[in-house]
Amino acid sequence: MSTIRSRIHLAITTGLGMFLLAGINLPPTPALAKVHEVSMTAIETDIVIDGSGEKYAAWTFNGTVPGPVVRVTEGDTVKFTLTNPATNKNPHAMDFHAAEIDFLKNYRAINAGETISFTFVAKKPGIFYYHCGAPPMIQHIARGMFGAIIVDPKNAKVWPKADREYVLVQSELFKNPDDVQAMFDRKFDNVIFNGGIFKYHPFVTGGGKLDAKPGERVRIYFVNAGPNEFSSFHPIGEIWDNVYESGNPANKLTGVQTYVVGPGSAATFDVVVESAGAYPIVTHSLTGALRGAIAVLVASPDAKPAPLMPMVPWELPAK
Ligand SMILES: [Cu+2]
Repeated sequence: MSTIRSRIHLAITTGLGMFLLAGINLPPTPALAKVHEVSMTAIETDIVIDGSGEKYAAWTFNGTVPGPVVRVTEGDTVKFTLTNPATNKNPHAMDFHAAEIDFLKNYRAINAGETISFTFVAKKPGIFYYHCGAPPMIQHIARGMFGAIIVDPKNAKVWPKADREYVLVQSELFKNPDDVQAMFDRKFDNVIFNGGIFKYHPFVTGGGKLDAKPGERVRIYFVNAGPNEFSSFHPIGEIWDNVYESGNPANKLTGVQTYVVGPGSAATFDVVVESAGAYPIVTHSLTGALRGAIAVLVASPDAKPAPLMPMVPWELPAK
């Protein structure tokens, strides 16, 4: 799972040169807005959904569920292109919740063999959902066409620095990917984080974990992809030190045990793990937790650095 990095095309120039000539009263260096070219391909492919190697006929962005994490900074421009290869069987689309642009023009479904491009400025900081909106949208989301975009605040000092960051995306898994009626009837088989059943549960066959060191501020960017169920997000054995609604530093809550994130929403959760041990992060809606939505944060002094979205060895390579 890669984080999409950008190429810088444009630096917004300022009047800094004039101040340099004057030699006095230098202003703080302004953050330079960037332009990110982000391309994704709709890929209809099998993914592995648990440690036994069970496969699922997914629809994906770039071959994984969730799709790649996109990361930009508040004020940056995203030039996005979606390709729907001719080898696919279905229309697909892209809807970025971080964008404020016309839905009809930009989020329309394209047929196999077509591409679509649109541009937006990520004006508001936070953690945002992205997803396919092609009809039936409930099925395109249920089959895996979703992901997360982080819009970092322009001023990094607006909130505490995180020692470690993770992205978790919750969704429901319907084992018959063609049973759209079951999706409407909420008859899911599992609730999962990052596309896998108990993916970060070390006591389950093939399961991984999330690592941290005692005393670290762990920041979890959490997205609820749905399509239908609410998440009641809770760290067992801990308390969220801070919760930021939609991941916006201005929306700060303190000392929260459980926080509800509805389908299509997202929030950022900070926890400072007090001591070594295991801290299962769950949706406290227990039918979801006990069917797959448990991610164990293991705090240990020798914890290694980890990627934003760790993939355990049972991921199939993207085609
Ligand atoms: Cu789709």
